[in-house]
Amino acid sequence: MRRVVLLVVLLAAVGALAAPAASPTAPVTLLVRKDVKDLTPQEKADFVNAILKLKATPSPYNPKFSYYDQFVWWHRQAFLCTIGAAHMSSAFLPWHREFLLLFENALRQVSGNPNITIPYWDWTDPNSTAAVFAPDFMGGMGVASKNYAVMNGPFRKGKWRLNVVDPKANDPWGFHYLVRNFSTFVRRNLPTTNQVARALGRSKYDVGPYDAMSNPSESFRNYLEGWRWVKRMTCEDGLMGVVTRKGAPHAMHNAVHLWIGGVWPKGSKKPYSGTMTLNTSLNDPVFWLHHANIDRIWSQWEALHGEQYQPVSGQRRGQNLNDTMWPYRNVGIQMTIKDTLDISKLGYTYAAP
Ligand SMILES: [Cu+2]
Repeated sequence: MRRVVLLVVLLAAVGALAAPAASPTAPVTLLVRKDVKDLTPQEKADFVNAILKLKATPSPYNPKFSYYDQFVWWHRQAFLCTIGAAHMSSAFLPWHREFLLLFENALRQVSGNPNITIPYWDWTDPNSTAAVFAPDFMGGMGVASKNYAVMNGPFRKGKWRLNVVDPKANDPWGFHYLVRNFSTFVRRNLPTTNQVARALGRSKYDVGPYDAMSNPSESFRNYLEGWRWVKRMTCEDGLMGVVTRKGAPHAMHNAVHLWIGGVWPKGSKKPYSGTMTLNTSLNDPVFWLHHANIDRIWSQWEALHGEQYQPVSGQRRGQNLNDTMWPYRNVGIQMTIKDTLDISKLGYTYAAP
């Protein structure tokens, strides 16, 4: 935009015609985020190797962390009641859109490969699911006799260490390896194509009170994020949480986290839970593929209902349409929620299924 303004000023200065200058048609190459099942072996290897490299590179933001762990730390801190930037609220989708972009850029930076994109996991498609959890990509289910540690693939125990874990209050076990226990009682199945269709049918981006209590039959955001039957929002041990009615289902985005991570055994006072159920869920790189799919569904919704976003104003900083977001604004990224709404302006698109 600034470039166009400058051009107009320049033309005026040399006495050129007052006709508006045609906007410069810069060649726009959109990078394509593909379905995991359509990646070539080379693309899979490139993505995995870039992640491993990120894990071995110091963070440019804080030398205390690796570049990968910096993202884990940000995501964990976003759950503090004092920050509340990324979940159980309207900014859930824009915040994660920007998060994926930053991560994707970091992968390109450390790998020197400008074409790397985050592939998406279409969890409604068993072929996509099989490709995600294959030994040449994310590795598979944890091994029961090893406390459900992931023992195969590039992120297996001994090869991939979890450095930033949840606070003790949230995760009493604090394992330093990936734990996956698919399909326990907390969530037996992955969401279906019918449920995605229902999400796409919601006509409003979000409705009041713009948190986990927003009515999911009206709010696209909360239908997709997956909070159901929430009685009230809480802040315990400094972390955001919810109180639900007994037996509340876990849906959509939340359900996928819980399907992978599991919780067990049923009824235990101090249950085990897998990496993907925690606030540091992105210690499991499956997180990125899952969130690319969430972002894809949002982009499909935008194509149907327009680039609308609520709330426009009146909510806490970082949730309103023209607000910048934590922690991005602290590291010099003044992008507003509004700036995230058009993915073509952000330089990427999603491959059609
Ligand atoms: Cu998240």
